[in-house]
Amino acid sequence: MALLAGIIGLSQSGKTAIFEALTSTGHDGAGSSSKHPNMATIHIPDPRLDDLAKVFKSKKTTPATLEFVDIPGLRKGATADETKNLLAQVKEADLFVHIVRCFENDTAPHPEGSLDPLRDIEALNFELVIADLSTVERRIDRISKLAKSGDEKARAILALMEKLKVFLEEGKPLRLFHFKEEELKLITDVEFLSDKPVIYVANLNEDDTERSEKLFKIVEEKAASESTHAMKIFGKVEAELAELSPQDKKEFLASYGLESSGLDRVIQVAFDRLDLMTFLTAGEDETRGWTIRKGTKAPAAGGKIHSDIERGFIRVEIFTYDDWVKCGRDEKKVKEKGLFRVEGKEYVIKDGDICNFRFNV
Ligand SMILES: Nc1nc2c(ncn2[C@@H]2O[C@H](COP(=O)(O)OP(=O)(O)OP(=O)(O)O)[C@@H](O)[C@H]2O)c(=O)[nH]1
Ligand SMILES: [Mg+2]
Repeated sequence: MALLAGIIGLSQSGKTAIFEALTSTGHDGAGSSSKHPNMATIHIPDPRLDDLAKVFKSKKTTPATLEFVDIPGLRKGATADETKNLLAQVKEADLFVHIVRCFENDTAPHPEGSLDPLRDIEALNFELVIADLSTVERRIDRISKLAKSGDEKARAILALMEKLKVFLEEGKPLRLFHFKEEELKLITDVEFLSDKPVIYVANLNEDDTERSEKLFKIVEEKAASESTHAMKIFGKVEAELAELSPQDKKEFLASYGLESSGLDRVIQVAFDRLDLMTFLTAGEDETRGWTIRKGTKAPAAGGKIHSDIERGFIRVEIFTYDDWVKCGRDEKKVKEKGLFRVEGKEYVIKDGDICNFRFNV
């Protein structure tokens, strides 16, 4: 199952511009799908891959990926059908990248006529909260009778829903609700929106620095109050960067003393927030990054490559990228120094492990 980051935000906050910058060829050859023009598979920037590929003389380099979807902003005065359709798209996302408009643009003015990041963030959060409130109310209606008849589980669900209702009525998104372990088990079949993790991205004008700083601070404080990330990007610059070849982009960034673009960092943080990490395989045919959830054991990680590996898993031979670099990028030296390991089926794969799976089917 591919994980999906949903780009959300109010209308005219620059979501589509950012999505296009993400999917342009300058972004290390990411691809958008023609079937779903607002969806794309984005490559996770990873300098380790090129490094490995050069030494292993790989014919091909394939980075780890993450799916992104550009969701239209909710317009004022949208019809009930439009809203429903939008929320259905929002539901598919595993994480939100919430774009907050902090740029002036006279030809495309802010729909509310002024820049106010906090108002905008809260307006969008409010939509998610309202949607969840109606989910909770529907669930309460459905389960009340059963709960009254004395059914234990129904009573526990009802009690939880009543608690969530109060929480939502205070305007708070469910991602701030501290679910207990046993409560989580009660809602596995309920699809909420406001419980998904979010990162806030302030989309700033590149010139107006003092004003930009002020606007960003507002976004940063809001994010801090929810214990999540606030990041800044300069949408216009990202769009221009996206037009450049990877090499030119690198040089352009270096001339500003930067290693990666704002958008690259957004991808990285989204990746982290989804609890994902990358393990590596290196060889003459291909050097590749593989996306797995943190905590994945060796057989399941191998299963990402091929189901046969998971089924017939014997062991995995591992050395880490960092050790390899420390040993002068020489696999032989890694072995001589005893940094080459053989691990079994209980081993939890770590970020940067270079893996060679042994299996038998
Ligand atoms: N100055 C400036 N203009 C921008 C920036 N990002 C987007 N715009 C402009 O703002 C307008 C809206 O941008 P979009 O990317 O279409 O906004 P959106 O959030 O996708 O809008 P909806 O899909 O309607 O919700 C366009 O005219 C863009 O050219 C930016 O960073 N700086
Ligand atoms: Mg758009």
